[in-house]
Amino acid sequence: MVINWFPGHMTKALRTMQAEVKNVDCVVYVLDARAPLACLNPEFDKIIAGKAVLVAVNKIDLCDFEKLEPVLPQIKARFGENADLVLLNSTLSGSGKKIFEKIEHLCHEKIARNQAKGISTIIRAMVIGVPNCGKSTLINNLCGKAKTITGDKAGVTRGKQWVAVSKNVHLLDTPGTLYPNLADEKTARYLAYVGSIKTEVLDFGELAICFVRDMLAQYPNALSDRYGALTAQGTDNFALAGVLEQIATARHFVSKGGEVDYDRTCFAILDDFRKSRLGKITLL
Ligand SMILES: Nc1nc2c(ncn2[C@@H]2O[C@H](COP(=O)(O)OP(=O)(O)OP(=O)(O)O)[C@@H](O)[C@H]2O)c(=O)[nH]1
Ligand SMILES: [Mg+2]
Repeated sequence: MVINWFPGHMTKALRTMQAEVKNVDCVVYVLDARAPLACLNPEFDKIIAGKAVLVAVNKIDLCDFEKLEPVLPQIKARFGENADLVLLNSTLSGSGKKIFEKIEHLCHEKIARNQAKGISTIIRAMVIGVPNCGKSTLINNLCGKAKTITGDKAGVTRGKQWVAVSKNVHLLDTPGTLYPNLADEKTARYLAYVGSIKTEVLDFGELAICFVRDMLAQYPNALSDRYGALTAQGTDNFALAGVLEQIATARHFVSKGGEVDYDRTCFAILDDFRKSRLGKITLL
C-alpha cells in the first residue's frame, strides 16, 4: 500500500529541528511501543547525529512486552554510546518522573562543569517522534499540567513550543514528522495502524485488509477472540475480504438486505486495535 503524506508543516518542522538541535543538550526520541521500529525516522538520524539521546518507548500499556523487549537493545544501540532508554505510559500521572534522572545522567558532564563554576544548569532537550506517538502527552506528564495540546489523531502539534517542565529541565515540543517517501510498505502500514498518518489520506478499506493479513500472521487469535471464530481461505485480498464479511456479520454491520457495510467494518477493526480491544500488540 502506497502512502504519501508529507505536508508542508513537516518540512518546516524538520528545518526547525535542524536549527534547534544546536541549542539543545539532548534529544528525547519518542516511539510508539506498538510499532517501535516503524517509528524510527531516518530523517531524524542526520539531524540528531552526535547528540545524547533518550529513547522514550511510549504507550507501553498498549504493547506486547514479550515482542518489544528483544528489540530494545537494538533500538538503543542505534544511537551510540551516549544513549539511554525508558519505557513509559505517558497517560499515567507521574510516570514520566524517571525521565528527569535519565536526562540528568546523559548530561552529567555539562552539569558537573557548571557545578564546578558554581552555576546551576538548565538542560534543554528536544522531543521528537512521528505523529501521534505521545510527545505532547509526555511533556504534559512531566509538568503535571496540560501545557501542550494533545489529541487522538496525527498532526496535532503544528509548531515548536518550549516548556519548562521543571526548574532545571526545559523541553521543546515539536510537530510529529514522517519522511517524504514512505517507501517501505511495512513501515507505512504500521504507522497507519497506530494513527501516525492522517486519517483523511488513508484508504481504510485497503488498510483493513492489510491489517487483517498482518494480524492473522502475527497474532492468529486476536481477531477471533474479539469477533468469534473466523475462517480465512487464504491470504489474498479476496480471501481477506471474506474475513471482513465474517467480522461485519459478528458486529451486525450487515443490512437487512444482506449488504455488508465494509466502510464501517474496516473502520471498526482499526479502531478496536487503536483502543487495544484486540489485546496488547506490538508489530515488528
Ligand atoms: N494509552 C496511551 N495513550 C497515550 C500515551 N501517550 C499518549 N497517548 C495518547 O496518544 C494520543 C496522541 O498523543 P499526543 O501527545 O497528542 O501525540 P503527539 O506525538 O504530540 O502527536 P503530534 O503532535 O500529532 O505529533 C493522545 O490521544 C494521547 O492521549 C500512552 O503512553 N498510553
Ligand atoms: Mg504533539
